[in-house]
Amino acid sequence: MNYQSLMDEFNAAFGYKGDRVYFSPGRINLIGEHTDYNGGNVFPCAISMGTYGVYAAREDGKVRAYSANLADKGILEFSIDNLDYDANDSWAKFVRGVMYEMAKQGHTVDHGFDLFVHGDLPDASGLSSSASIELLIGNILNAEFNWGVDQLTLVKNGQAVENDYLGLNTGIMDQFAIGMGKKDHAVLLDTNTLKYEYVPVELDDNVVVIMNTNKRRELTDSKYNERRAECEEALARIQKGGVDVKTLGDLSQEDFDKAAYLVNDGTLIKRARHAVIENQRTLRAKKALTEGKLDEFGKLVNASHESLHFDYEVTGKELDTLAETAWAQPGVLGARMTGAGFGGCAIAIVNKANVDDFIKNVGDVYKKEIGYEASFYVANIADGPKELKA
Ligand code: GAF
Repeated sequence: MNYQSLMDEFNAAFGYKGDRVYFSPGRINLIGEHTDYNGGNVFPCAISMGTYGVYAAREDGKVRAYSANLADKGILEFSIDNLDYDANDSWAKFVRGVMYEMAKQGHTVDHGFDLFVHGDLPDASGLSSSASIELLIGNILNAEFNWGVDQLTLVKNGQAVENDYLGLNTGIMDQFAIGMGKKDHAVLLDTNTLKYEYVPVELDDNVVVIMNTNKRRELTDSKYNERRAECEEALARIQKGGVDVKTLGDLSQEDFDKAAYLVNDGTLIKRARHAVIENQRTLRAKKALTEGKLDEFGKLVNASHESLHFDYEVTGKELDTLAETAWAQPGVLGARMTGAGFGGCAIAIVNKANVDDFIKNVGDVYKKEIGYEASFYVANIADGPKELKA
């Protein structure tokens, strides 16, 4: 997709010429999964696949929104005077939600607009199409209405849309990875303090291959909230037992081993153990990558998947088939699910020379085991949201 084709698409949808074109990426997470709502570290990067938006100002108070990905929904419409949640909004809930949450901070719009959106992120694939669109809208409105807010405000606003407006208890990783994305870098983010560090992703002759299960992520939201509640309960029991910590991310593995008996429930111990060890593993993985110890980095990536399978139980047959088949291929440093799990995508770090065979072999096994195709993309690690010029 380029500037001109997007302008043409806007014209086809609305019948006149749009003003400006913007882009917001998606994200993959290299390691540090289900740690962001447990006060732990995450290590994601923005990718070049994402969501494009064409904006045009209107003189009245209408917002009209059209998605090329959901063309069957037609043009969705609401008024700038009513930003309350409306169950009939379809995907326009993200537009209204971003405006609702920004308005709470005093950042409003004084006229309506038309918005055309077209994403090349596979839908519901765990590459964060929701956060991508939240940051797209935030950045468009920030520029068009001169709000003058910084990227971190838009990141936090995106998370507020999920937590407050839509009722999904997600952490801040996705919005942060997208809003703060930097080409060829991953960002190590401590979700306790929001301190972060850019780390070059130097993989020698290897690339990151994204493997999409193409599995519809049913029940993901309720399972996600359930995992979060389980971790909160485990933490509450540890705190009640007299251990002075604010989050599971504050615990070392050794401290956790000493405190685990306080949790006194097999399932809750498994959930908390994942959160604690994955957090430590993320720091070790960042160190290994920085020191160029790619074999070690790959093994930690594999261990992350195992922990998400056995302790956190968020992988499922499709993601396990992709990761386990990837591990058996030549030229593979590591592979794991990425994102919330239960479907969506996995990533593999693969030697460039092996990529074609890798895709064919893993694709064949997946089709045979699961009954439908997986999709594969080589990831380009990209910058955060930006305006596209003609
Ligand atoms: C989803 C959430 F949105 C993130 O906040 C994070 O918790 C992730 O699942 C799991 O690591 O993408």
